Amino acid sequence: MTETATYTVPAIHCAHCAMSIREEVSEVEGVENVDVDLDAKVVTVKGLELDDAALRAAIVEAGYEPA
Ligand SMILES: [Cu+2]
Repeated sequence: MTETATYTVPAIHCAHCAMSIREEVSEVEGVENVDVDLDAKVVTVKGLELDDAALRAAIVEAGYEPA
C-alpha cells in the first residue's frame, strides 16, 4: 500500500533546492514519487514502506534541514 510522508523544509527557496532534494530523496528505497512545493516549502514523498529516518537523512544529504 502506498504511503505518503511530508516534511517541511524551511530553507527551500528555488527550483534548484527542489531539484537537489528530489534527486536525493528519490534514491531512498521504496520511494516512488517526490514532490516539492516551493511556496509551501513542503516535500511530499510517496512510496512503499517508507523509512522516516532514511528520508530525513536524504534531505540532510541534499543540504537541507527538515523542520
Ligand atoms: Cu534554491
